[in-house]
Amino acid sequence: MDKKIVYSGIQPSGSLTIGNYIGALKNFIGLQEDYNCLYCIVDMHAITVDQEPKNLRKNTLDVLALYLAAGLDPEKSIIYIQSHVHQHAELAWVLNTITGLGQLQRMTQFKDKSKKYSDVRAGLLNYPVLMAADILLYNTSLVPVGEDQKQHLEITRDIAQRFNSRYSETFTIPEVFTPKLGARIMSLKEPEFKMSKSDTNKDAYILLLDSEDATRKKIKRAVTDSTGNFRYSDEQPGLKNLINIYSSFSDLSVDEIVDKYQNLGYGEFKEDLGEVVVEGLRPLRERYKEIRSDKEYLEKVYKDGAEKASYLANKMLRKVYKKVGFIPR
Ligand code: AQP
Repeated sequence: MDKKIVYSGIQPSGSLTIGNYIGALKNFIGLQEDYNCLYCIVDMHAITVDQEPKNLRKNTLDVLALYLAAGLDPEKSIIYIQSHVHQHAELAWVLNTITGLGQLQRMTQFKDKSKKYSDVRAGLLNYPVLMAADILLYNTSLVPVGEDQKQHLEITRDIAQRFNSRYSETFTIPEVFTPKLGARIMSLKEPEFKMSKSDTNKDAYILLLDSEDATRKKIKRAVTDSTGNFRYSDEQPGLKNLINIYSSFSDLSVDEIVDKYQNLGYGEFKEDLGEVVVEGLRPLRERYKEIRSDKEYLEKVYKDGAEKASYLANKMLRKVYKKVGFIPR
């Protein structure tokens, strides 16, 4: 009863990468013991850029199956699909009315993504407001996300504080939780950019659902440098990223990895890294196949989850509507 609330979500905007896994999903699992957790598949966020409806449906169930295969337990956590709980959109509308336009226009994700589209939509701009609604609906204390979402957490806190001071204490102010290592896994091809599931170059990312062979090949082809020095340094961002991935999938620290490979070539390191990632993902990949083929089970999980989430969301939305001056039905 007195456990604090954890909330997070992942967009079904494609197939999940090891960036999504290391930065977010992997950390969701351990939090289930000490917190009351809600883990959402944020399909409404995904449509802030174009999605093929057929692919969106498939990706949504893929992400749900990956959540379960990675170790999210519907007996411990509320696992649901965002569009099944209409209160997210309703609270987002209210929060839009107290959010500064300038602040939204300054968001890095908005600036980056809007560069890719000639016709930028309001949904992309308002993405962080919907994210604030997701989090604030449930009195969330902690939000496990990768580094790229930190700015959106800041705006969520601002919106919550603004609402609380205008309408009286309502929302818990959430804290961000990022992993010490791997909060920003970089592209395998351009290590100055983050690994993203929507990258047009398939060699830039490793998908959780890539074959073992593709996983090994992509690691072999990953960009390093020509210095030949096995160091963990910002001047060698490709190698640094690969060391981070190695450490995230093994028990070895960065220093231990550097010690181990100092006198060996990049080739041997990459060879071993391929095995470390393949072995690290094998149990998840095997469980995924089983779970993904069980449509009835998936449906039960998302329906139960939506019911539990709706109950909590409704309580908060009623409180918010009352505070802003809407007449109860
Ligand atoms: N490269 C990354 N390293 C560490 N964490 C990452 N995350 C995403 N990329 C990395 C974290 O994964 C969670 C889910 O992300 P999301 O799907 O909601 O949105 P995103 O951050 O925009 O992820 P992508 O893969 O880049 O998706 P697209 O290409 O669709 O925009 C978040 O916690 C995120 O921080």
